[in-house]
Parts: sequence; C-alpha cells; structure tokens
Amino acid sequence: MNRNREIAALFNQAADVLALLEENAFRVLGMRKVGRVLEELPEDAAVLATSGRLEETPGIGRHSAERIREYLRTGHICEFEQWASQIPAGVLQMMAISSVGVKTAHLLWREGGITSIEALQKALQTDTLPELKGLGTKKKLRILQNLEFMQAGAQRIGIGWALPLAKEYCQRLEPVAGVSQVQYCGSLRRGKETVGDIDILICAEASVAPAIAKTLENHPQTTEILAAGATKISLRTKIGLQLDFRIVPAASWGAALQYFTGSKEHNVRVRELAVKKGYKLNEWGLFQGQNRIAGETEEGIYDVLELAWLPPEMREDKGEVELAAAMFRVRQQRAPDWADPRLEFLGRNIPPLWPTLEATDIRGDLHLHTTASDGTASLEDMVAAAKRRGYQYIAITDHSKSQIQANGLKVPRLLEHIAAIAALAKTVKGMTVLAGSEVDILADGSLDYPDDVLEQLDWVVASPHSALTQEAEAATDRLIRAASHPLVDVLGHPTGRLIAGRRGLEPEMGRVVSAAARGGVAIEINANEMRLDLRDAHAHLAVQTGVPLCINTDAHSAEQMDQLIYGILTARRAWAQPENVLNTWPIEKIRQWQRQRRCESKAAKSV
Ligand code: DGT
Ligand code: CA
Ligand code: CA
Ligand code: ZN
Repeated sequence: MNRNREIAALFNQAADVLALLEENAFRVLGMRKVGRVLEELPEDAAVLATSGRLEETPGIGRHSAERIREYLRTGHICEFEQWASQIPAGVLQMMAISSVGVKTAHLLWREGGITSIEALQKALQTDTLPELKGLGTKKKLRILQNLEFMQAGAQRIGIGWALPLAKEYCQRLEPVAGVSQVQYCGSLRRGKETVGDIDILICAEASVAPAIAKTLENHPQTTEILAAGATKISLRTKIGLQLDFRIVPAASWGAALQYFTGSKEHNVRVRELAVKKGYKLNEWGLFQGQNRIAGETEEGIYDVLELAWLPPEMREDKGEVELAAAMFRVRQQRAPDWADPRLEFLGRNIPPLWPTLEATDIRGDLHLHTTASDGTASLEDMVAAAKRRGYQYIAITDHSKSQIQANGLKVPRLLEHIAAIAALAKTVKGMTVLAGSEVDILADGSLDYPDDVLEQLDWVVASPHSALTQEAEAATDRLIRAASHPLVDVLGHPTGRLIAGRRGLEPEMGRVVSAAARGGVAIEINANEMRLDLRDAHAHLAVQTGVPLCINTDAHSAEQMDQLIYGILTARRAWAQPENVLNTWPIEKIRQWQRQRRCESKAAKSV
C-alpha cells in the first residue's frame, strides 16, 4: 500500500486551514487540487518523489513536491503545522462532522466562540449557542444529529482503509522464514463495511515469534507495539487502528481461522452444534475427548459437524448454519431436513457447494462518470480503462441536469454526449459501450429528464442526490415511484448514505424492493467504499425477493474502478450468488431483460 492517501489527507487539511484563515481562494483551491491529484495518482508518490518525477505530475508543482518530500523524510510539513497552529485544534475537528464545512466552522469559531466538538455538542444540546446568521434551527439540529452519528461510528474504520492495510501487513509477513500462511480474519474477512480492529493469523511455530515481532515493529505504519508474546502480538498503526496478530501451529490453523473469523454469533451456534454431537470446539481444534479429530482446515471442522463450508461473509447467524446443514445433506444426496423460514426463498435450489461470487464474475461496470459531468477522466480514457480490465460491457452514466454542482448535463449537452458515446462505441472492439445517464430522482420521485429524453438512452441509473433528509414515508414513496418507472434500469445508491458521514434516506426498504420486483428494475450495490449502498442487510432483502443486484463502482476516475471488491464483499454478505447479480450476465440477457420491461409497459399503456 502506498502512502498517497495519507499525504492527500494532509493537503486537504491544509486547504481547510487556509480557508479558515480566510486565505486567498485560489491558494485554497490549489491545495485541494494537489489533494485530489494525490488521491487518484496511479503511481506511488514516494517512488515519484525519489526519482524526481513528482513535479512533472500535472497538478503538483515544485513547491508541493518539496513539501511531499519533506513529509516523507521527516513525517511532518513545517509550513502546514505553522498554519494549523493559528487555529484551535477543536475547530479543525469540528469539520469532520458532516454538514460542518469551512463556512460553518468559521462562523462557530469566530462568531460563536466555539473551539471544540464537546463545546459545540453541549451548546446544541442545551440550546445555548448564540444567534448566528446562517445557522437556523434546522441546520443546528442537523449538525447535532450528524455529530452523534459520527461519534457512534468513530471507533470503527472503513473497509477501504482496513483492507489495503491488512493486505500490506500480510505481504510483509509471508516471506519471513518459518511462516507458512498468513490470513486476516475477524470482521474484515467477513467483509463488513467497517471494522473495530484487524485480526491476523500467522501459521508458524512459536520459535518464529521474535522474527515476526521484528518485522511488525519495523513496518512503516506501526507506531506502537502494545503487547508482544510468543503467540500474540498487538500493535497500533498511524491511523489509530489496532492490529492483533496470533501465531498458530499448522495443526490448529483451520480451527483458529474458523474461530477468529467469527462472527461470535456464528461461532456460538457452531460450538453448540459440536457439543450436541459430543465434541468440543475451540481455537485449537475439534476434539473428541482428548483427541483432535479436525483442526488443520476450516473445511475439515465443518465437515465433521455435517455442515457445508460457507464463505466467511455469510457467517453472521442469519440462517447460514441451517443452510450449511441443508447443503451438507444435499451433498450426501439426503433430503434436507430443515424448515427455517429464512431459507424459504431458496426453494428447492439448495446447492451442494455455495457458488461464491467473485470479482471475476463481473462482466461490466454499469455506472461510470467522465469529464462530461464531474469525473476526472475523459470518455476515451474511461472506455480504455474498462477495456484493459477485460470488461465485456460498460455504461457511461454522467449526471443529469439538476446536479449543477456536479456539472450535470442539460438536455442539448446530453444529446451530444449520447452521440459522442455512440460514435466511440463503434470503434471499440469486443466491448459494448452503453450511452447512459445517472438521472436524479427528485424529492417527489419524478426523474430529472422527460420520458422522450430517457427513451434515447441505452441505460438509466436513477439515484437520489438531494433532499436526503426527508421523512421515511416520503423517501419510501419517492423510491417506489422511481422503481415503478419503466425507463429506469437500476436504482442507484438508493439511500445516499455515507458510511459514518451521512445517514441518508431511511425508507421502508422491504416496500422499495417489492416495487423493484414488480417493476422489473435492478437495485445497485454502489461499491464505493464510502457508500456501500445498498448495504448488506438491504441487499439480502433484494436477493430474497429475487430482485437483481447490480454492483457498480460509480467511478469518477479510472482508478476508482478498483473499488469493485467492496461491492463484491457486500453482495456476498447478502448471500448473492453470481446469477443474482445482473452485471454477471451476458449483455444479450441484460438487453432482453430490459426490453421485456419496456415492451410490457408500452403494451400496458396502449390498452
Ligand atoms: P470488530 O473487530 O468489532 O469489527 O469485529 P470482529 O468480529 O472482528 O470481533 P473481534 O475482533 O472482537 O474478534 C475477532 C473474532 O474472534 C470474532 O469475530 C469471533 C472471535 N471471538 C472473539 N471473542 C469471542 C468470544 O467471546 N466467543 C467466541 N465464540 N468467539 C469470539
Ligand atoms: Ca476484529
Ligand atoms: Ca480483535
Ligand atoms: Zn454516480
């Protein structure tokens, strides 16, 4: 993992600081630009810095390159720290609250005398904040809600940070002599959207512990070793996250994997089953009396317990233990003797092996932006990047006209864009390029383009972007209306939530999913690490109801197409098999599915 994002965060913060100090707006913008360039940089900034190519990167000047080198060398940037020292630290922290931007923070600090999150919370709770222009009752309430929402999620970290970090540590450990296997477990292996800490298992004899400890201590992300024993090492990283490492012998590897992957709820059920069958199960193995009868592999343990192995993402005690038992019996060609309402949706289709959805099953990305709206890559570059990934089809879906701040396309510009996409599509071999749009679902559920315009698009993603604080009832009606529109193919990021940032819409998802089923519309799992919207539980509803999911990255740059994996993990948590995911289908099947809906609605209209 490179440190681009870490450095980008510094520049973004410096931009905030300058803005709070009422510095020249161009300077602030320049600073933000550097942050954005770093976030999207395909190469490691540290490598570019040492080879002197950093200043040649568009958007990064000589001065910024100098600062980046200073940071890589010393761990801080003097100039930035000097600026920041002019502002109380609490004022900068306040800006982490969604709906507190530079303007509000400045107002609270300079006019309201608020310099910490605690003071802000207290003033809001007791309604003792002085009257401030531009800070009405509604806004104040929203800040308080977002503050509390943020605090609730503060101890957990997003999977987009955790997964690359965990992989990095694993890669460092693999070459250590005496280490045969390394695997991250816990909530991360289960693909949860946020994790409390990272649990990593290392297969090695205890004698290797000192070498392992040394490797971990020397890792550039490690700031503090919290504990170092013969079988357990804990440390803290730069971003404050804790990592727990456990050293396990080969004979217990599978048992430890099973135990530390969890979830705790899943483990409790599995252990109960073991006891019922006369065994004892712990992190060292599955025992009959004193004899270890399984423990080297996870499969071996589940097998003795007459359970099929299931992907870690499903292990949440949501009915998967019953499913695993039924699958085991199917494999033995016995009748599954279960009667669990949570499995009814599977009907008689209990597979002997679970067909785990893989990233390679995805044939195309059906939600992509370009510079025509707020993307940073051109149409040509996005198409080329998708082609390089081996996709069989993609949809270009820039924003619609109401998204003014995102440079949404008014109708004439949309028509030009459609023509440009169609012209380019003709030149691309082996990949279908659909001319689509991400059309806003307005607050009342109507769409941002009229039907005669929508009809000209190959692909319509309809998403809410504004009015994301409306009441649940209104949100439900809004999404149902969009899902009932025959020209809508996919409901995009249906709630608009941002993980640990914005609650988004809170509709009655069961009713929205039913409407999508009736309307023959797919629902997106937006794979962006900040969104993961639909979330796991809601996506599970879609799977149960037979509504196709569509896993899209919503990429605004070629790089962001890499976020697909987070959507895959969320879909696995929702029990999605490949066939549940629309964009694993061949393009002909998707076209047929779309045609059927459009024709049916025309037929219904003409009656
Ligand atoms: P997190 O870290 O809060 O995101 O969630 P987890 O699931 O990673 O939980 P963590 O780190 O406390 O523990 C890792 C795994 O270890 C957990 O998924 C299951 C197992 N485990 C931990 N404590 C217990 C326990 O008391 N009983 C059982 N059966 N398993 C446990
Ligand atoms: Ca954990
Ligand atoms: Ca842990
Ligand atoms: Zn989008």
